[in-house]
Parts: sequence; C-alpha cells; structure tokens
Amino acid sequence: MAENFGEIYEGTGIRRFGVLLVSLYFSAHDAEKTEKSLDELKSLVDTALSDDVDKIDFYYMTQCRPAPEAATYIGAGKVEEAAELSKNNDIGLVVFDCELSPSQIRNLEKEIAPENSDLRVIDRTMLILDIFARHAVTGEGKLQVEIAQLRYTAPRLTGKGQQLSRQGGASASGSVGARGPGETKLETDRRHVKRRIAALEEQLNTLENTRETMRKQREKSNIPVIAIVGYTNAGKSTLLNRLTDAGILAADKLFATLDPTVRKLELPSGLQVLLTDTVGFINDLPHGLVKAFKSTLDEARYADMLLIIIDASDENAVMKKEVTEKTLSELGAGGKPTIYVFNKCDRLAVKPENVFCGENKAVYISAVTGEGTEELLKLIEDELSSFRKKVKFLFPFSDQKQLNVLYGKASVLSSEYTDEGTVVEAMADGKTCGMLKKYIIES
Ligand SMILES: Nc1nc2c(ncn2[C@@H]2O[C@H](COP(=O)(O)OP(=O)(O)OP(=O)(O)O)[C@@H](O)[C@H]2O)c(=O)[nH]1
Ligand SMILES: [Mg+2]
Repeated sequence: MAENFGEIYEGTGIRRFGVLLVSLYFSAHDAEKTEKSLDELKSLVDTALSDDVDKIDFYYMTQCRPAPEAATYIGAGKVEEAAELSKNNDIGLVVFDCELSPSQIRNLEKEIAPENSDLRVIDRTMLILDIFARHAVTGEGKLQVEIAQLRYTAPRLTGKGQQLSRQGGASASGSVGARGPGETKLETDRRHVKRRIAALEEQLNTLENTRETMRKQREKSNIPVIAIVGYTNAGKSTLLNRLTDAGILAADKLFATLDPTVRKLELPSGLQVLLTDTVGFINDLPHGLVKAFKSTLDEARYADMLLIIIDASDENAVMKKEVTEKTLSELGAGGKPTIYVFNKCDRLAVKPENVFCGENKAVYISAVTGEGTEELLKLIEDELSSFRKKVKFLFPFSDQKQLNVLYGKASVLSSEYTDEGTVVEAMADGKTCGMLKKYIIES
C-alpha cells in the first residue's frame, strides 16, 4: 500500500497526502472545545499515517448547527464545500470528529469524492481502531482489535479506496472492504463477518481465561499490583521502562501501548511490587473499544493501587486528568489508593503550585531524566504501608499451619527459627493482622 499512498511532490520523492478534518458542534459555547478536539484528531491522523506518508496537508471544516443532518451529518452547503475543497486540493481522506452511521458514510463519500478518486470518508472511531490495529502486538491485542473492527468498521466500509489498516484488522477489512458493494456480495460478507466474529471470540475467550489464571496466581502470591494509568502519550511506558528496565516501546504516538506489560519492582525497603503498564485513555473512548479491551483494561480494575500519570506540560492536562478519572470510574477501577504523577516536568520552567488532586498524594517527575522518581518510590511505599504494614509474628512450632496462612496472605520480608518458634516479619494488611492477631509480637 505504501508505494501508492498519497501523491508524490513533483521531482522530490516526498509523499504528501491531503486530509480534511470535519467537526460539527451544537452551540457557540462549544467552539473552543471543538478546536481542541480537532487538534487531537489531527494527532490521531498523524499517528495513523506517519509510516505511510511524509507530509500531511491538513484542511479544517467546522459547522455550528442545532442538530446533525440525518443523511449527511453536516448540512448540504457544507457537503458541497467539502467536495469543492477535496477536488481542488487532492484530498485523499476526510475524517469526521464523531461517530457516523454506515449510511452517512456512504452518502458523504458519494457526494464529496470527485469522480474516480480514492477519497475515503471515515469517522473518529474508525481512525482510532486503525491505530489500534497497527499497534497491537500480542495475540490477545490483535484479536480484540479485529473483533472491534469487524463490529464497527466492517459495516462502514464502502469497498472503495485503500485500506487505512494493514495488520490486525487486515483480514477483517481485507475480505470485506476490498470488494465492490454489490448487494449479494454484501449479504455474503455480512454472514462471513458474523462467522468470523464468533470464531475470534472463541479464541479470545481462551486467552482471557489464561490472563484470568495469571491474575489469580499473582493475587495468591500476594505481591501488591500497581497499575500505571493515564491519557495516551502521558509517558506511562517511559515510566515503567525507567523504573524497571522493561524495554517496552515508548513513542510520541497515540496508543503506542495496547498490550499491558507487567514487571517486578523492588522498593527501597526491599518490598516487591508488580507494576503494570496499560492502554492509554482518550476523550470519548469509543464504547465498543472499552468492551473489546475489557480483559486488558481489567488490569487497572484488579490493581491494589493506581499511579495516574498526567503530562504536566500539556495545556489540556486538566481535561485529560478528568477523562482519566471518568474512564477509571466507568471501568469500576475508581476509589483505589492513588498517587498522581505529574510527568514531563523537565519541560516545565516552574512547577505549578496548585496540584488539583484532592486527598491524594502527588509528585512531579520526569520519566526521561529520572527527576522525582525516588520520591515517587517513597510515596508508593508510604501509600502501600497505609493499607499494609510491617508486622512481626511469632508462630510456635505447634502452629506452623498458621504460618502457611500468613505466607498466603502477606509479603514475607524475613523469617528466623528461634527457640520459641518461627519469627516472621511481613507486610500484612489489616484483615490478615486481625486473623493472626494472637501471633503478633510487634507492629
Ligand atoms: N520531555 C519528556 N518527554 C517524555 C517524558 N516521559 C515521556 N515522554 C515522551 O512522551 C512520549 C510518550 O511516551 P510513552 O511512554 O509512549 O507514553 P504512554 O503514556 O505509554 O502512551 P500510550 O502507550 O500511547 O498510551 C514519548 O515521546 C516519550 O519520550 C518526560 O518525562 N519528559
Ligand atoms: Mg505506552
């Protein structure tokens, strides 16, 4: 696909591509919000096309009207304007900053695309799915994306133009999108898509069970699990790499990480924890995606503690923090012990005084330079000890069974045989301490 993607600037060999971004808003108050959202849409397009074209020429179109037009989302005048703009500027892709129905996409493509052109109309969700398809690495990630693409993108493919995606969803879009839209073909395709979804879901189920088993094992081992969460591009993977040499890809791309990585980390006191990287969040995360990525997102749900990473150098930091908090509570992962980690402080001339994170602890760090990471580790330790504390137990030799209970429920730091029995130092939570109260000799 890459060879014939976009126009080549005459005599330069540089591949350029024209993209029109379209947004509709419903009240004049939303003008600024719309602009920010278009900025993000532009970053998404940049991420999606960065490997395929050298230069993207962006064009913008916004409209304020009380409600969308049923057939074409934007009004007829704007559709005409978009057609004119596309014709005069070699636009190859029109992206709507919303979700469009399959028939809206069909109508828009018919009216906007100049004759015989490969111009495609897509919406924000298709774009995000495309990025997901490019970035998924593990079998589970790929299955999740392909199912989501089959459900969402497949009905919206009009059978013309190039595929945006090359892998992951390739079989989904490849078999469906590459064909012409003859009625009978579509019928067959629909059945094919249904069968394919069922087969993929079965495979995914098996993988989800494996993940579940692994999680249960981790729970049994009683090592606290800490999930690094936050908006896409906040620096989650960079932080995990900085703290654990995880060697995972961190890039200035949106949704660079789709597959959670878990790594062991030893805190200054010697206590071991598991740190897990997660999929980044985004404003208006398509609903289907949340469902498709449920098993991956569950990493945050089952964690003992959250590190919410915020790019402090981002002018939209407050909005992104709110989106993260909202997404976490929708996932049922809210209300956990949380530390707010304001990242990229190497880019800040002054650290803002007023940190808006309620009761929670906060720290400024730079995952790139390492500044502040020691303080972060200390905060993690403090926070963990507020729900787990260091306790010394003495188990008489007659009660060794209870010692096994402790091993199952706490992180043992040291153990020693004495004349009276086994003396064990462990990080244990309140419940375990209550259960084994009579063995506590120091807390
Ligand atoms: N200047 C600066 N850049 C950083 C810092 N931390 C991360 N970055 C950059 O920010 C970009 C995104 O970092 P990632 O670690 O991939 O972000 P992420 O949160 O894992 O993003 P997704 O996986 O896409 O959700 C990369 O280009 C990093 O080099 C930092 O402390 N300072
Ligand atoms: Mg990442």
